[in-house]
Amino acid sequence: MLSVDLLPEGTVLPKYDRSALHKRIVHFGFGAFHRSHQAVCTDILAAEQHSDWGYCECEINPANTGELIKALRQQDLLYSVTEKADSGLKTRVVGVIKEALYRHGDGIEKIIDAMCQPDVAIVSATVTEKGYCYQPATGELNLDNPAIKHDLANPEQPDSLPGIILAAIKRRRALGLPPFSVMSCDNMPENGRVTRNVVIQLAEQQDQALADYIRSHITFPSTMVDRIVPAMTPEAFEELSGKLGCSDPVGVECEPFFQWVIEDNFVSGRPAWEKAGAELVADVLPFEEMKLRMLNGSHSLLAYLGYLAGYEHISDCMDDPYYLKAARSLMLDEQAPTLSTKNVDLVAYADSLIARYQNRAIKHRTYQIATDGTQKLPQRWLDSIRWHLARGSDFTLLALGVASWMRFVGGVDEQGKTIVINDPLHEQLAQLVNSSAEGDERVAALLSLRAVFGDDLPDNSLFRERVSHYYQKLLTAGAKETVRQVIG
Ligand code: NAI
Ligand code: CS2
Repeated sequence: MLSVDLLPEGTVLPKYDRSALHKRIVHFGFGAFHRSHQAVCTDILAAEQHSDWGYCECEINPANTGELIKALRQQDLLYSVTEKADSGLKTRVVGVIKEALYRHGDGIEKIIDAMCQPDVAIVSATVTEKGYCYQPATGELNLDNPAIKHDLANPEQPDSLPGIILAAIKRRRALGLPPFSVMSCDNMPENGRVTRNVVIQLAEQQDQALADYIRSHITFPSTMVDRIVPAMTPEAFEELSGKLGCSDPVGVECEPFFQWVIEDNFVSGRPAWEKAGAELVADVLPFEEMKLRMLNGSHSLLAYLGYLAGYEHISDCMDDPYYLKAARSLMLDEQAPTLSTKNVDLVAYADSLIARYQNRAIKHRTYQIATDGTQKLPQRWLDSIRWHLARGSDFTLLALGVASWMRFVGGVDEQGKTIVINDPLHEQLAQLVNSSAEGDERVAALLSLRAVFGDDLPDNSLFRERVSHYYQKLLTAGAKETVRQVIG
């Protein structure tokens, strides 16, 4: 258990008056990222600007047993964040959490009740892309999602993020309470628009007046979020305990880099996050696009090609000069031209991303980034591919990326070992893989996933041909040699 008295000298502790904080933000998804990003920014505000914005953390994921929340409660709602660079460590204890709830222990009703407290001004989320129950190719609500089907039948006992938000909005409205804003901090393009779509489209299925109320009273600010935060492993926890002088089961490690760009569109106020390193802007889209395509796009390329080559971490990929060159070339030759970003030095941005990937103190597993590919491909690669197809320009690395994802979801690595596929569409993927012969037939089968590839790409002959070409190359030459040939 975290024990502040044992922590090394230099650790930043919450010395402010925690009892003065109010639960004005309800957050969904007490994952590694939120703990080291938004919560840290809000903690800096409390420590340095006397802000009184505190959190009620909620775990609504049915698959989450609440272990972290239980551990957090045992240590006075405190946890540590350790920034790691090759040059050393910096630890901070975050104190802005006032309450923590999880569905299996406290129940959804208590969570909705927490959202219906008069003080609540913001509901935020880091629930991964799949938590929004949307169609990755279109950003629309997926009415076939089992949690959404459940919520349509049981609107008062909702299961999904959109359903829970909707139930709270409905109740607040009935109680005459002021509205809150809903802020997604997940890696989706126009994450505010996606969140708004899924909540309003769910409302439209039940109550048109409620949908209209949401349109006119609730805002869904978009955000661009950036900080590399690998999932903690048993080895990472052991090493962290050694450094902290005590164990912290809620502790997390991250890189020093932090970026948060927020659309300044809140209906009931917000913390002055700009005083703690965030940027408040009118339009987040150019920032989101740049980050999703250049950072996340190259991350996914390294993840699939790196995993297939036996590189466990992103920093291992950076030790292979061909992989490093492939990542940089994807960023600058195939992603940068597609961006609407203005006044940003994209070469300097690409170089800064490579430098971050080279941070060996951060053990970011290629396998972790390779998860949930069906939810990530559209915004990271496919929109850029459409851009190139429309202009007849080169998209070699993007096509290689799609082929490497297909090779990965085939479920067997280059040594013949099973790859466990972690993806909300894993059953569909397995069915497509198992019912197709290896080679062009497999490519055609996977391209038929219109929820991912849309209605256009599966029928585009150039796209199909390029992906099939690189898929075949990966099968015959393997990932390392293919990258060498493409880049060399
Ligand atoms: P994590 O695995 O530590 O946490 C994921 C959280 O989402 C957990 O609280 C989990 O219970 C919840 N969740 C998963 N499926 C859900 C569902 N269907 N409904 C409701 N809740 C659900 O992952 P981490 O690292 O916190 O990342 C979460 C998201 O944050 C990412 O998917 C990404 O969108 C965003 N992000 C992550 C970064 C990172 O480096 N880890 C950096 C930038 C953004
Ligand atoms: C990664 C991101 O897991 C992934 O898919 O690409 O979580 C990445 O680490 C962050 O977006 C960096 O901000």
